Amino acid sequence: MGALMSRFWFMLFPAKEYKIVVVGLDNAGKTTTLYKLHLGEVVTTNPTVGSNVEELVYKNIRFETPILSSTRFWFMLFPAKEYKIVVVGLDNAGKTTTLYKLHLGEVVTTNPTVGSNVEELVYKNIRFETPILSSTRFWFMLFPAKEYKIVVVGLDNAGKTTTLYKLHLGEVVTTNPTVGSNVEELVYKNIRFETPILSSTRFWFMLFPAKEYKIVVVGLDNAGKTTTLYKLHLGEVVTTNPTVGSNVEELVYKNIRFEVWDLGGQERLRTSWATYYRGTHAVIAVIDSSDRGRISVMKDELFRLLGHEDLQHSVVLVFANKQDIKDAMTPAEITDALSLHSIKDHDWHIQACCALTGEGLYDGLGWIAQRVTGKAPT
Ligand SMILES: Nc1nc2c(ncn2[C@@H]2O[C@H](COP(=O)(O)OP(=O)(O)OP(=O)(O)O)[C@@H](O)[C@H]2O)c(=O)[nH]1
Ligand SMILES: [Mg+2]
Repeated sequence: MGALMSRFWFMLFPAKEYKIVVVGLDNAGKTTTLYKLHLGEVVTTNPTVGSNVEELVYKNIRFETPILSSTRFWFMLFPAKEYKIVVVGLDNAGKTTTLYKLHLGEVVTTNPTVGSNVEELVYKNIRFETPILSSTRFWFMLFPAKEYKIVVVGLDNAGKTTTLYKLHLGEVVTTNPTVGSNVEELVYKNIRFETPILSSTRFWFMLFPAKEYKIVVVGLDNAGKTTTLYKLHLGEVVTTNPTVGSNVEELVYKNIRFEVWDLGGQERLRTSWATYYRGTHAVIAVIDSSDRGRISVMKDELFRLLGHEDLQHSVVLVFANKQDIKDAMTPAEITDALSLHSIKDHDWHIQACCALTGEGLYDGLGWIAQRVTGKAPT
């Protein structure tokens, strides 16, 4: 009986389902074992990057059998406890270096953190989610709120900060436009109020329930992924270093909240991209349009990720970045070079952009917003 046939049988007859996880050092024979059981045949295998999963039926019992690569992501399958650790400290204290030494075992070159990084660490089978925060303004988000929370919002220049400090200090303070937020505790008639005051734009969404979608940003090193993320997040061009691991930020666009993961694109880091895929609604592939030499490498990476089961339902946006550079490939050239027209099982779109000026970035994000919400653009 062929494998195909067995696959259909258990769709008709509910059988018990059990999950088996296959682990072992590299080259132990995990994939070969799985496929011998599954197909009855010896298949030619390549080192597994990520995982394979097949369903086996034996004595009318259905087994789901994921097989894992030999490296460090096994813990994702085992229910390990998850704890959150927040890393705080003054600027230059060594927070990011500490995180990545624990995460990768390596000293990475760091830039001052703008926003946050988050990584998962596993230690003694305990999973830690470890966001690392920039040295100042987001800490309050971590501490339990005081008795009552008041949020002060308003357009820029409305007098929000002046109001807060008049209440807090009884004095008029000289203010600058708020970038981020201020928070003070007010006590009035013995009631304690926690009163964060927000800058006029981008942090409001943190307070209002908005839908959340996950985006992963991939691309070769130097494509402009981190630049793109922070241009969208802060409206500014930040000085970047090659990303080791990932950056994550929340963006809000048309009242839709996006959790955006920017992944390191260096060759040795690409094998870990897949560990970020679960729950992803949209993939952004950032292309350095001036890098003709490596466009075929990017094509291979793109088709590899399109085949990943965790991305089956994800839409794909290709950013043809660095359009400001003379002789950059046009979106049409990139479409051909990446064989985008051969993508049949994913909704895809290509957008010309320049992460330095921001041109095109919101058009791309708008496309994603429309596709993931199923709504026509407004
Ligand atoms: N001319 C030009 N340069 C850009 C553009 N976008 C990014 N860059 C530059 O490209 C370089 C790499 O940008 P990053 O954002 O760090 O690249 P990345 O894709 O995050 O790279 P990895 O983190 O190593 O994967 C930086 O010097 C950016 O300033 C653009 O649209 N035009
Ligand atoms: Mg980067």
